Parts: sequence; C-alpha cells; structure tokens
Amino acid sequence: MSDAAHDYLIALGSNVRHVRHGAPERVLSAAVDAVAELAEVMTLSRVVRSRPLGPSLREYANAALVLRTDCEPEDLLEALQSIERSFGRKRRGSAWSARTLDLDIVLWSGGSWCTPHITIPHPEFRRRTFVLGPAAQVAPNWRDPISNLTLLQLDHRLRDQAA
Ligand code: PH2
Ligand code: MG
Ligand code: MG
Repeated sequence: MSDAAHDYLIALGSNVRHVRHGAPERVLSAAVDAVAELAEVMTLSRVVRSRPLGPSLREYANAALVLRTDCEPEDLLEALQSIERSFGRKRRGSAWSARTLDLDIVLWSGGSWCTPHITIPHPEFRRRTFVLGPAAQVAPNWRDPISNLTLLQLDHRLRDQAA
C-alpha cells in the first residue's frame, strides 16, 4: 500500500446463480457490497444482460463501477480475487467457463501497467460491448491511455462496428 489514492474502473460479470444470493443480478449487487468494504465505490452502472462471449451457454449479468483506493494494482487484484473466491469462484477448466463472479480491472488512474500478473488496460475491453456499455455509463470521459479515446467514444465506435 502507498498513501496515494487511485481510481480504478472495474467490470463485473456473473452467469451462475449463487446458493445464497440467487440470480446473477443479485450476485452483482452483493459483490458491490463486498467491494465497498475494501474501497470507496464512487459510481456504479446499471446491470445489463448480455449474450455469452465464448463457450458458456448462460446469459451474463454485467456492470461496471469506479472505486477509489490506496492499493496498487497487484494488491487490488489480490483483494478482488479473494472476493471472487468468497462467492464460490473456482479457477479451473477453461478460461471462459461459466462463473459465479468475475471482477476485472479495466483501467486505473495510473495509466498503463503491465506485470506477469496483470495488464492494465484490460487487453480485450475495447472489443466488448458488455464492458464498454456499463463503463461508458460510469466514466464517459475517462480516456484509454492506449487509443487515447474516451470510454464514450470507444463504446460508440464498437456499436457502429456491430451495426
Ligand atoms: N466474461 C467472460 C467471457 N464471456 N460474456 C459476457 N456476455 N459477459 C462477460 O462478462 C463475459 C463473457 C470472461 O470473463
Ligand atoms: Mg477475470
Ligand atoms: Mg472477465
């Protein structure tokens, strides 16, 4: 931990019911409560339903939030993975298997960050409507340090490509 505050854009996803919390939407709202115990949640998007990208057949609930914390990326990643585990997430099988809870770091206020554990910006986020839609809601003017486009511009560009 350092004492400087950082903002992070986090993408949330779920496509498996949780025994206690219930349907994926409820999983996400419980996950937001868990995140709020370790960091300040600044803004939270609505939940969207999205078709699964990859092999899983179940529909996803997706959302995004901006949080503020003193944690550096590695420490935050560890904390988010511990929340995923507390929701019953097991890391096994295919990388894109169905999951009760997925918490991905998409951007942070420190710009680009690349270590063996984590790459920020998230390498795929510019191609995923289920990330960019919610992300553009919570931080429309946040600029991707790689493309230099705002989240709103990236979201519009992707929707134009899909149309
Ligand atoms: N996450 C994945 C793979 N596929 N599809 C949707 N619709 N939403 C996701 O969050 C998602 C996915 C890997 O994390
Ligand atoms: Mg993940
Ligand atoms: Mg993911």
